[in-house]
Amino acid sequence: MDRTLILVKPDAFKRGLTGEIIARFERKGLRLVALEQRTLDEAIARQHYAEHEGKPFFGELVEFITSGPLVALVLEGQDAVKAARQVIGATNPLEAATGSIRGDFAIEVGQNMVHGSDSPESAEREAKLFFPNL
Ligand code: RTP
Ligand code: MG
Repeated sequence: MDRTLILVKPDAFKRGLTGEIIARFERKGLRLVALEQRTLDEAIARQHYAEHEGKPFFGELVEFITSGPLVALVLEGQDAVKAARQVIGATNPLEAATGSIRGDFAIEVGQNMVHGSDSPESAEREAKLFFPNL
């Protein structure tokens, strides 16, 4: 069984789409093992997105992800990382398939609704950051 760390980002939370998003992962067959609503401070946001430090969009990314409440969750299942990213869709919502979360609900790359870990190693690191006792 694999695990993945998902964030329902502040744009999605604000639009009242948290339930819709979680339901899509559950329907895919992924099981919820942890869930928490919180607002990130800058330090956690920078750690979470550490791989993007130095990129031109890093400042905006940190500002956006700390801009309001979000919901963090850990999902478990076979190939959870890949399965969740399929449900989420491509990074740029204009390139994301219809039927994916980003394809259905977003337009801008900077406000693309959901984060999903990009590898089992990232998932472990990110899950520890949000749920140290898991
Ligand atoms: P995420 O980490 O949020 O799940 O997204 P991802 O794997 O699909 O994409 P990643 O390359 O990790 O980028 C992280 C987030 O940074 C923003 N971004 N903006 N302006 C740009 O060119 C650009 N590129 C990436 C996106 O909000 C993306 O989700
Ligand atoms: Mg990523």
